[in-house]
Amino acid sequence: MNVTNAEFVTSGTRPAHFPPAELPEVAFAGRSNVGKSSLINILVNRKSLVRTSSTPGRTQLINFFRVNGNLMLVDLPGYGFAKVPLAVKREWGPMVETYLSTRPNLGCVVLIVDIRRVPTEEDQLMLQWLRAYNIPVLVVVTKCDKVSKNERARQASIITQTLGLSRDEMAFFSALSREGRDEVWERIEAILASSQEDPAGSCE
Ligand SMILES: Nc1nc2c(ncn2[C@@H]2O[C@H](COP(=O)(O)OP(=O)(O)OP(=O)(O)O)[C@@H](O)[C@H]2O)c(=O)[nH]1
Ligand SMILES: [Mg+2]
Repeated sequence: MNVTNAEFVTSGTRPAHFPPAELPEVAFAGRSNVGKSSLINILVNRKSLVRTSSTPGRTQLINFFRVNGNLMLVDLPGYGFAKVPLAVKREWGPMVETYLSTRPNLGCVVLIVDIRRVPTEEDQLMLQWLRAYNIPVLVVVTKCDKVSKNERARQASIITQTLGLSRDEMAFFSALSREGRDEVWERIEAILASSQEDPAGSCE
């Protein structure tokens, strides 16, 4: 993907705040601090279009970014961070779930996991839930710069086993080295192309 333009559109917590469902949309989900916002910045070739932070729980709203005027990237708040105030946490689940289950133009969810960690129960539940809703998923394994080649292979098999994935359902990535950037775009574009041919729900 040759990104010529990327712009922040809006933030919100519920459908009334979301932009019109006119463009194909790709949402980025995963644990807090896993690197969702960093991945989006690399995809759009911008250092800080999306705010990133070493403090988990930075992204607290659903943020919409338009790319080349014809695609929307959506940064979702992360799950699994214990220190977020309970009142905020109570809102996040329903907020993300409502977005994922009702957004008609959602074409792909990129689920991001850390190469150094065993996927958590929340990662597993998220994946099962996306599959149950028939939402096409790409799993991106990020922070690959943090491990050796050997460790990468070892962790990759733990991740595929824990999540019940085949190897071709996931892509390796690093926001530091930019490894995997082009592949992630290619995979997203392929998923969007096939979901446009065969929109979810067309067989109901
Ligand atoms: N070494 C390395 N660090 C990364 C990578 N991706 C993200 N980080 C760092 O991880 C931290 C969290 O990154 P974010 O992109 O803000 O993570 P997030 O998933 O958006 O976090 P929340 O919005 O809090 O859910 C930051 O300090 C980033 O610099 C990567 O590929 N390699
Ligand atoms: Mg973020």
